[in-house]
Amino acid sequence: MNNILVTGFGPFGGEPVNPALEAIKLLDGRQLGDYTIVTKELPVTRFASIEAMEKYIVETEPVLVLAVGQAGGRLEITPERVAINMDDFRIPDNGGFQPVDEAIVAGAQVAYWSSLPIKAMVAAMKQAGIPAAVSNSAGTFVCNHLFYGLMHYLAEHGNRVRGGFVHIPYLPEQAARLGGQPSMAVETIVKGLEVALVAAMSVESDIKQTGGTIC
Ligand code: PCA
Repeated sequence: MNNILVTGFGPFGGEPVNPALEAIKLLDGRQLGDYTIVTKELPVTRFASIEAMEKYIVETEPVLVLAVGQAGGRLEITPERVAINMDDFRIPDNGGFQPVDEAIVAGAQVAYWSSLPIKAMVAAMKQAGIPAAVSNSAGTFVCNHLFYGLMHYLAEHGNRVRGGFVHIPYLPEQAARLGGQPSMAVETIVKGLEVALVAAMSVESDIKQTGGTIC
């Protein structure tokens, strides 16, 4: 099956919407060359998110997996560089879980790199006029949890499928309600994700271009 699996989380933390879910609804079924984008919603619950992801990978047999989540306060679309083996939840997830300093997979390696070309994805989005930047931390909540679980699963299955995570800003409707927060229109997010996916599909080894920060 020539599928690209794109997942998005549902609402959490008291917000009525999640931009990730709104964006993936619009991406579902789009064609990228010979490939079809298949989108699925994931629960914002620690282990259930990984279980759902694994089920959808088995079902869709994707060539590439991109998970998408909301990062309120971010200005840009941000491909994540690294997932860490650590849950430290500032708020409970949607299942009521609030682990503090717990490994996601006990005894497994400290971290996994994204296996997507994050620099090329950022460059492609910027080229298309969409604000984008590398992120060097996916946090310690459910997004990082899912990202780590995804990369661990792909590694355990021979790394034949590439995968990664992208955080996106609030939607304008959220920023209007919350006040003082940056936002991005869903159409811009969708275009950015599409452009990023094209780059991810076409670039094997990432480009050398700084995406670092001083601190
Ligand atoms: N963002 C949260 C979890 C779900 C989502 O969309 C996070 O960044 O961990």
